[in-house]
Amino acid sequence: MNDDLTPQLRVAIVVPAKRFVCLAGALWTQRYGPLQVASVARQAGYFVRLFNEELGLRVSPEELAREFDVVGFSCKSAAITRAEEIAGAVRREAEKLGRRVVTVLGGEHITFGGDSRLSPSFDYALRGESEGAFLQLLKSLETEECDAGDIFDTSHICKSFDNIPDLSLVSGYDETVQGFIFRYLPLLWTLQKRMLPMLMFQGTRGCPYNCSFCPTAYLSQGNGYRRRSIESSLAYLQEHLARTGIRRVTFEDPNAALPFDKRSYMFFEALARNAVGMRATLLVRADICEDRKLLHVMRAAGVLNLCVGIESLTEQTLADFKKKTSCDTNRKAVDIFHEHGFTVTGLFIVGYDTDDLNTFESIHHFINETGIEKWRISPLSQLPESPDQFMPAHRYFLWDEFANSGRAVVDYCNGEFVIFYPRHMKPSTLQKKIMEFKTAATSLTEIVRILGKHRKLMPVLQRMGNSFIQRMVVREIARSNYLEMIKEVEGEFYIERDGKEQLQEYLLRRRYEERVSAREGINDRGREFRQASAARDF
Ligand code: B12
Ligand code: SF4
Repeated sequence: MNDDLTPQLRVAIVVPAKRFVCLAGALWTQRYGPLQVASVARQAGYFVRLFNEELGLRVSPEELAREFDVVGFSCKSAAITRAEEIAGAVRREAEKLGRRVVTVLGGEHITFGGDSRLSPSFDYALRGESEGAFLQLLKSLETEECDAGDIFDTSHICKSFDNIPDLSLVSGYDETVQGFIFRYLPLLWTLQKRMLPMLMFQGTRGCPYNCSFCPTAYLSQGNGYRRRSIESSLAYLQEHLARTGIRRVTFEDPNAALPFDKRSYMFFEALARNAVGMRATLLVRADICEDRKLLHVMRAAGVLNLCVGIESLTEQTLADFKKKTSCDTNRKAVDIFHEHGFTVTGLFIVGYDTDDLNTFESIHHFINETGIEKWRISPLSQLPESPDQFMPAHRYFLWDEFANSGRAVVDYCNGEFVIFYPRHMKPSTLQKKIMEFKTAATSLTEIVRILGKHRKLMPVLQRMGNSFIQRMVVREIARSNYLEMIKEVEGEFYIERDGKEQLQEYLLRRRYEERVSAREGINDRGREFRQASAARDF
């Protein structure tokens, strides 16, 4: 073991636990991004281990401080406070041992939020697709020059990602998947653990559509659509399926296939020819329904479930979101997907300015009428105090909005909690409506309805699984006293007239401008905001 940084740095990648249960929290899965970062470092010759708290493990700061020289954190926003807790403890333990351990933050939170919420817990932060940048950082630490060039000034985008990530780097993973119950009695394992094993794969990065509400093109992977090689895809899937015995695969692609796109077609045709044996879930746009030939090949390749970004059932919202689809396309897409033998997960966004309380009824009607097997409704989500996003930053909670309750807003940024001020209803009203919706749309009546619609058992089982997790999330939100907490902060920003709630937006704007000027000199993005608002005021 080295006592200081040496040419043989030992590297740990940590995926910290999120504070609250979320819909995808029911998946037992090693996400692609952190595994990719760990694997690229391993392939460059470093000793690497990946510790993933989402797999049920609790990391030990003592072990990290004793055994490793660099600890990288892969963080969604909702896990950042846990990452800070671990990073602080690692630093303290290392000091006791007279060692130096470098901490690095990567992943979604820093990629989307940048420096809007400063954290002194990490020595370095890297934004975007950072496998290459992380390697560059390791090399500069190794030579003790600490000159990593401009890797901190930019959000990274990788040209290619054709390597095959190595699951053996994940602490405890092989032991679990080789266990008797996991392998031979998978249903029993799932019932015991209340988690569904899932493999992650990545076929593409980037999205050419630039929808205004979505951070993909704008803040993370850009609008250059990049597809990995067919050879590496086949090798990845064959190796990972055989190693784990898991057949369910989620493609971690923001948009996994494009209609009438030659490379999408070639990719799924190769998978179909090679019969990898996967049962895959993909995120797609509704308008892929226009390309029936592609749908046919995707189905033959083992794609079973399509998660479709329907977003809204009004033309105005679709136009504001620059979604470039219509309500008609959304409606007909579900029928075409069903005709081709796919199950459908409908993704809806609620709380935007064009929404009112009737929005929920329309979504409920759509779910029943189309018979979609699974659904998810999420409040419009972006990060607080980060300008250059779809909604102006003043419409979002401040990072310290809950200071009086001693809670951190960032813990609630998991796509389940309302963290902004809707125009036509209070945040607490929207949160309550989402909870009521999730309860009503998961009742026994709904299960009977879907049986009537499909007259098959599988859609019923899928809906039951989806309903179970939705109810788990509702219970989590209720337990967290979130409604009470937001009621304390929202009142002053709304007036109530004729039983309707209306946002007083100027109050929020004023509050945010004061906030930004207090940050003068600290935050460049704050300066940009001030310049923009000064230009507007004159
Ligand atoms: C596909 C997708 C999913 C899939 C796949 C799983 C996944 N990746 O989370 C599913 C549907 C399962 C999913 C679930 C969820 N998701 Co999601 N998802 C996406 C989506 C559309 C693409 C993600 C992607 O392409 N990843 C590709 C890989 C390559 O990127 P990556 O994992 O970020 O890894 C790279 C970098 O981050 C970095 N990196 C990663 N780790 C590390 C570590 C170190 C040390 C370093 C240096 C770098 C580094 O390098 C990696 C390699 O290039 C994004 C939107 C987007 N465009 O990013 C939302 C997004 C990431 N999801 C989000 C959320 C909230 C969720 C859920 C919590 C939703 C919920 N309530 O259930 C869950 C959580 C799941 C989980 N276990 O964490 C948010 C995150 C917001 C935030 N600020 O934290 C996003 C941004 C969407 C949004 N606008 O709200 N998601
Ligand atoms: S919402 Fe979907 S189609 Fe639109 S930019 Fe994001 S990933 Fe692409």
